[in-house]
Amino acid sequence: MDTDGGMSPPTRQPSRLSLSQEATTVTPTLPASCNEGGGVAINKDVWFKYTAACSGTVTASTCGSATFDTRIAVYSGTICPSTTTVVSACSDNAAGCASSTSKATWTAIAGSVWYVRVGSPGSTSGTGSLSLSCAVTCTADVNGDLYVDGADLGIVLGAWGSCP
Ligand SMILES: [Ca+2]
Ligand SMILES: [Ca+2]
Repeated sequence: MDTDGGMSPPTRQPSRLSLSQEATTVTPTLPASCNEGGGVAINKDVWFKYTAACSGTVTASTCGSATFDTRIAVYSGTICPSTTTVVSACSDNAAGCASSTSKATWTAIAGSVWYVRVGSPGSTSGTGSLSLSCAVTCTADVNGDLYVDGADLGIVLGAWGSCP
């Protein structure tokens, strides 16, 4: 794998990162659940480290923004993934995305760290950009733990009164 990619994490969301396909290594392959008909290989991959900017749904997308058949895989954690690391999300050919480009979505808590791997299921390469965005899915989740419960209510009640 290419653990460098020459990239740095985005500082604002949504962010767009440039993507060039110069890497050549191809491991680890993806689990069978990621096979949309084009196999489980992810070739010429480039890795991005991403810190979730919100608690909610994160989207990593090359949809319509790459010139070749892309594939995206997402791994959780702060260390570089290995063959045993669980793939949290993957996408080969997302619906409505031209040139067999990709869009992966997953649920994250603000501040959690992810590795986003972009490559191709085949031998094609080209240029493109990866966009990363985070959407809050639950506005009542005040403390951002992906649950709406008494803890959120306590925060609201504690702030009761004129605002600000
Ligand atoms: Ca694809
Ligand atoms: Ca909550």
